[in-house]
Amino acid sequence: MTKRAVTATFTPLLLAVSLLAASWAASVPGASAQIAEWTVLAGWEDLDSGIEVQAFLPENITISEGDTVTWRFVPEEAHTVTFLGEEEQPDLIVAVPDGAVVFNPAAALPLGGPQYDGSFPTNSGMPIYDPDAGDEPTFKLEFTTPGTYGYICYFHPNMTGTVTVLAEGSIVPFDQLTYDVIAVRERRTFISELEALKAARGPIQKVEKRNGTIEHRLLTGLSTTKVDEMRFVDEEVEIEAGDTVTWSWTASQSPHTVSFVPDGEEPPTLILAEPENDPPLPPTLNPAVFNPSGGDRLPAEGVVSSGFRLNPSLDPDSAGTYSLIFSKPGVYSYVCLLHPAQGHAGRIVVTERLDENPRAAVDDTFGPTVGLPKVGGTVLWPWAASMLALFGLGLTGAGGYFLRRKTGG
Ligand SMILES: [Cu+2]
Repeated sequence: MTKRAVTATFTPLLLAVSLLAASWAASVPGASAQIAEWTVLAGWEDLDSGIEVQAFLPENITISEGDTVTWRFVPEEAHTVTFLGEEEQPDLIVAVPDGAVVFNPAAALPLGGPQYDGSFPTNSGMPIYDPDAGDEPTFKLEFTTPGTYGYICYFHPNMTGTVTVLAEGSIVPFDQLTYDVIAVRERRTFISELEALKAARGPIQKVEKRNGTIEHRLLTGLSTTKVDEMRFVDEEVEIEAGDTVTWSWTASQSPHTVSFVPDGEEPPTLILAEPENDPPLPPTLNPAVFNPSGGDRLPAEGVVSSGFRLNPSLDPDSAGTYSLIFSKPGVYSYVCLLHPAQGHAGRIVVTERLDENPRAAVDDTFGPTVGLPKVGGTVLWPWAASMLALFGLGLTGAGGYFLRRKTGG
């Protein structure tokens, strides 16, 4: 008899048994408290507003020995569920000998088995959402030993949680429904912190350069410790021909790119198509996304891109700003190649130069920025600096990758 035939034979029997069990459970008071399956969200996102909550929701959960926790991952933002045990956290991104840049296998690939007792590291790996497969990725672990276990997300340094496991037979403090309510409350609190930050924001800073043109200083995104808004803070900005735009990463904890892709050209994706490797290899990052390209002005031939940049307080090697001069009138649309699904895009509208300074449009030898902000406010930069203090030191994450895989069908 084939396996399929066995299954077919036993399915009606199993169904009858489980129906009996369900009616028994419904008739016994308190029987539902024995449910040993728990659910925690790994992140929360709203693609319409570009909001990514970088938190486990709820952050802390108390269960009983032998219970199982399932983490449900958001589709577009990369997270891991990682119990380090006694291990040190490895770097997230590493260079390999042929010069390619890949995710560290220790971070990106699954590690450990279906059970956790605190004695060895266990990692979900980086689940990759396959839109064709439909369901969002999940990660499931059974907890076999009492204790409190902290866990992290490799991509988001502030994304941490705990699972507290009580001895078998203990009464746990909450049921799943209560944890769902706690999760919503935590999420709303985190988002309200971002709203407060936005409300306190000043106007775009503008600085007059020696040649009379203006440098417009924009932010690539806004973050609090638990929320990233994948939006260029001023999505459409009007400038005059000859002006400079400088984007700054200092208010964001996620990496971003500022990338001008010629009309009709497909923007490159971060993850290169992965061959079916056995054993699997960590995803390779596309150099066309990772590295800068083009010169320092527009219009230009081909892609002009900042490449992957990160807040310098999180990665001292990362340039925290990117500047371009816009020589000619026109509408210049750009995207962040890491967050297209979140609608991370902007436009620079360049008008004819109206002032009397003839050097601006023709002189390529731009002098250094001089003076204090002349137009607009001085509110923005002190604010951004104080916000950085919130992030703290020693954060090394590089979260926020665009990980939607192009599936081969
Ligand atoms: Cu982005």
